[in-house]
Amino acid sequence: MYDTIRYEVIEGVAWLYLNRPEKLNAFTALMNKEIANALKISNSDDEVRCIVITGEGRAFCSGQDLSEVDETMDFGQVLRDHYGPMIKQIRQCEKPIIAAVNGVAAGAGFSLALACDFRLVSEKASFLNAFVHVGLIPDSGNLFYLSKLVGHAKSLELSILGEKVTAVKAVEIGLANRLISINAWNEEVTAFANRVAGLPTRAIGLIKQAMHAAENLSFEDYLEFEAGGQRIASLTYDHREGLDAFIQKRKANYIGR
Ligand code: LHQ
Repeated sequence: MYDTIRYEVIEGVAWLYLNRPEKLNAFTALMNKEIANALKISNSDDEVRCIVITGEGRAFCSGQDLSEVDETMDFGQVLRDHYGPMIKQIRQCEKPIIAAVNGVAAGAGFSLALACDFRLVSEKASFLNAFVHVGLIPDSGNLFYLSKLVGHAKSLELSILGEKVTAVKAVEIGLANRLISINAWNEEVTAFANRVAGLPTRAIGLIKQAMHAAENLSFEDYLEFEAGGQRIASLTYDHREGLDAFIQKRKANYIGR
């Protein structure tokens, strides 16, 4: 059982709720650990085919709990010991991860959302690179992902000025994938998660790996990586099922293997 998050699996979707609503779901070291642990469990649980991270209450996550910060804290070590492992767990996860951003995502809470594969935003969501307001630099992989999503100039602007990005603007600049009306939030997030959970899960894991490989490899090495990935995908049940469904003109029923 967890103290700072709530975790449940419903019909192939693992729901991970950040659960410190009175602090706008600010991170503590325990919360970093519990998130990493829940992600590790969902990655190895065959029943799970999609993961949703969202916040309890009115916020997604307000970043590091500032009431726990003091002069004895070595921030570099805190990042190495707590935030880095959590963000790496997201990067290494073979299942698709959706950040369902229900409210403000600030500081490392913004970084958490950036590390996920999809960002769905409610009309009440906003993103805030708050670090500069407390004399810090964006951390937890923030600039790595932000610059890829919105480009160099916008990434610098958001980080240096620390201005809030509304949900509408976030979709406009490519920071978020979809804007969802607050009235339909639960139903539409669930429908999106169920849809993703019904896709060929192994292929999605391989797509994620190929995206990472594309960032690091030469073109020739990337083509080789891609060939290896495609070989694995071609041996899955879901590949066969997709082919059969196409030939038989019916909807495919993927099982995630
Ligand atoms: C909070 C927090 C919070 C504690 C709201 N902590 N209580 C990594 C490595 C090591 C160290 C340093 O940091 C990092 C990474 C980081 O994340 S640094 C950046 C940390 N985050 C921030 O600087 C954001 C701080 N919060 C805010 O700017 C605002 O609260 C936002 C814009 C998120 C929301 O504003 P409002 O909607 O106006 O809400 P509020 O400010 O009134 O907050 C509501 C309550 O939540 C309030 O408590 P209270 O007892 O007065 O009701 C806040 O104190 C508490 N809270 N964020 N990060």
